[in-house]
Amino acid sequence: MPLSVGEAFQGKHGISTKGLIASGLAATIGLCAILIFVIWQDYNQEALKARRAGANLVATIAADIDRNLELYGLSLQAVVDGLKEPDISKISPEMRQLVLFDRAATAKDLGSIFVLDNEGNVVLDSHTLNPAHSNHANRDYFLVQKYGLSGGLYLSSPWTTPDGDNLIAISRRLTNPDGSFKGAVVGTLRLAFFDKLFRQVHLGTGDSLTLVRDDGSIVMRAPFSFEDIGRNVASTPIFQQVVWAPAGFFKDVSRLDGIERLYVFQHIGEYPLTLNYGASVDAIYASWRVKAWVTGALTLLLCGIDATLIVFLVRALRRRSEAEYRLSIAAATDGLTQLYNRRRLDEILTETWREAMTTATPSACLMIDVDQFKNYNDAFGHQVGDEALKAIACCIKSSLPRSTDVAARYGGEEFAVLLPNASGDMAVAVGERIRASVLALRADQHGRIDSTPTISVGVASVVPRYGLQPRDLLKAADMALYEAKRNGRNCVEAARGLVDIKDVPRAA
Ligand code: GH3
Ligand code: MG
Ligand code: MG
Repeated sequence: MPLSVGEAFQGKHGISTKGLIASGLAATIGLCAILIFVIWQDYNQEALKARRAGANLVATIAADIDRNLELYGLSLQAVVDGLKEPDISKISPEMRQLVLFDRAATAKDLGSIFVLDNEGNVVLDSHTLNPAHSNHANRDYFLVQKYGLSGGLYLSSPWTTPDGDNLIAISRRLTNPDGSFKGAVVGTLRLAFFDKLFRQVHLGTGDSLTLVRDDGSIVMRAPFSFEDIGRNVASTPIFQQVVWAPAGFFKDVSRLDGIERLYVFQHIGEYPLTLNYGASVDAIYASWRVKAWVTGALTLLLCGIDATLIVFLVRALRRRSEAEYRLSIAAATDGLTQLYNRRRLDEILTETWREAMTTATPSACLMIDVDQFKNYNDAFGHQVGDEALKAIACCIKSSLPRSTDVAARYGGEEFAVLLPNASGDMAVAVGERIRASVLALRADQHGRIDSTPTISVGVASVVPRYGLQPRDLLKAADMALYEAKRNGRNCVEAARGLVDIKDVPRAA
């Protein structure tokens, strides 16, 4: 039985079409995977670049602050050392000023250096020979030195003067020869110093730079906001991360302005200060985001084009394959009866014969001829004759018991049936069934004068063996058909020597 176009197409071309779709899909997925990998690499590169730039910036500014504080600390040390000189009290106040306070103490943004006695009273001031009476006994820079808590140089918390100046102070302890507390040398430093330093850095949108004491109080912050100075951020997660390590980086959202940043921080020398630079995550990935969007959009476009091409290609392949299949069916089919044609019958017979040869099973053939068809045509015309041939073809086809049985139009008003693996008896039975089916058709036509004519059937069956040809089987069936015609038509005749046709005259 011929397969439907769809079935045959599926069987013959299904795999290659699926293969085409699968390879197209694999190529698309591969392309996407490569691009995702490249975009992800780019993302990491941006983070690395930002981290490196932040670390360099922090290191440079921290070194600057460290150096300035160290110089200022040395100025204080000079005062401490000078006060130890036995003759210092004997020289004139003007001379003492020059000896104790070097020029560094008059540098811009540095406040006064003053000397406190053991009760916190100002006894010497770098800016004046007659210091105003003031007491610093309750200030942290005095108390720390009084109780010996600093271990040397102390850097105070920031505070604001009544004049609106923001200051911090560094102090050193003065001791008597017996080691008891003699007072403290204190130098003040305007926070404007840090502000100027920070303003030299061109921060990007959303970036921040913060100088914070180890107790959590903010010394300076850029972008500058007056309220931030002195604010204690000790409880914030960001401070908790910077206070414990000498340097590092992390990502977090600021409590001060709600911006997510990549923070890079570093402690400043031996001072209780940390410089923390925050680069806005939005800004870090801004150019990467544009690149990722463009690349992603182009990839999607390419994938779309790819998919469209695959769809077109698959459709074209399908159409071509269907056309080829229809052509092959047409080449193997008889146009009038839709049975196989003789060419196809010959091919199938050769295949069946070869198969039967290997399995040593019998193959049977039926030759069928319409009786007195010339007269029928003459009586009712060729169109009616064609209809009769179609009806007989239907009877033949529907009488075949197995899907492996094959019916073909042999030529003119003759048909052939091939029954693989069928004995002579079975073939005769099939022949009888076909003949009866044609007769039944006539009965259904209720005695119409153009009722379908009868048929005669010749049957042969043989187990193929060396020396026999497929055409010998056809010939034997044809001989039996002649016998049926001689016996009066409308009957089935079996070839002599049904199973062994050695007596059949050999085909030329
Ligand atoms: P017999 O019983 O001995 O076979 O007699 P017959 O008339 O059938 O045999 P004959 O060979 O003399 O005639 C065969 C006829 O079949 C002749 C031809 O016009 C007719 N025929 C062959 N092919 C077709 C066809 O495709 N359509 C029609 N309508 N007739 C056809
Ligand atoms: Mg004939
Ligand atoms: Mg005939």
